[in-house]
Amino acid sequence: MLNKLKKQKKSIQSDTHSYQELSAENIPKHIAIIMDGNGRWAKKRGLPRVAGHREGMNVIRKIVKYSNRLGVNILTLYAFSTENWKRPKTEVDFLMRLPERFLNVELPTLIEENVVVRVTGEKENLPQYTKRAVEKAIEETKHNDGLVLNFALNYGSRSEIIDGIKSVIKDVEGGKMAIEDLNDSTFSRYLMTADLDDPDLLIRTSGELRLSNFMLWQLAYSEFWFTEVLWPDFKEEHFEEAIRVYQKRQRRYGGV
Ligand code: V07
Repeated sequence: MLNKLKKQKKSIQSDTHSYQELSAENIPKHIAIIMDGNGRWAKKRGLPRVAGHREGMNVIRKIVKYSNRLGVNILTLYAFSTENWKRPKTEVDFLMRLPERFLNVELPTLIEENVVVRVTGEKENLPQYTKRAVEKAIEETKHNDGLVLNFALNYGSRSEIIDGIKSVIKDVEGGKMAIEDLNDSTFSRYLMTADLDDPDLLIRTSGELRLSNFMLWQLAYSEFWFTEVLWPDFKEEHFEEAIRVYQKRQRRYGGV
């Protein structure tokens, strides 16, 4: 009990500390995260990969709270890529249960905290129970107007772009769009993120330095921040460091 209290106090203190130190201006409006290293975290401990995924889910709660307090508008989390279906069936089955598990616990808090839950990706091919959990969360948070918590779920950027191109062609053939009107900003309307501003900051954990088919179009002008830290070990202080680096880079551009 005492231990728990101590822990609580420490986290409140460090939260306050973080909040004051970060410049309140120039908080990235949209932060996207590739939450990598869950399997490796588990392996290092001799645990099954799914134990890493479960631990990774708990990190999300903290980062959502922190983002909300900082006044971030959109937090996009890469939860499952279209390539992830190639993993062993037992792992895929476990992963597909996570939205439900996460929301069973977190949805009341998310509602209370004025969070809007969204999903970017192909919802059609998800298992019924995953779809149901996700749709319930979207429905029950759609009137909120705080942080947008956007899960990239069954998402792949190249197929998103190709689908966008197909829709453009249809609209051109159907006379709804003139080909001369196709440009950066009109094409963005054909992507799944049509109503979201592009990410200002991309974070990828676990030391991998690539995009892995994540928001290729949307990340064209974003700042990238990479860390060796595995996602289950990711803490508010790492998040804060990423934002601090972002703010420094912004200032440097402002100076010249
Ligand atoms: C997943 C936990 C986090 C680490 C990275 C992979 C494993 C939360 C969700 C989720 C998705 C949609 C939603 C609510 C929650 C989730 C998957 C994997 C597939 F509406 N974590 N998490 N979905 N991991």
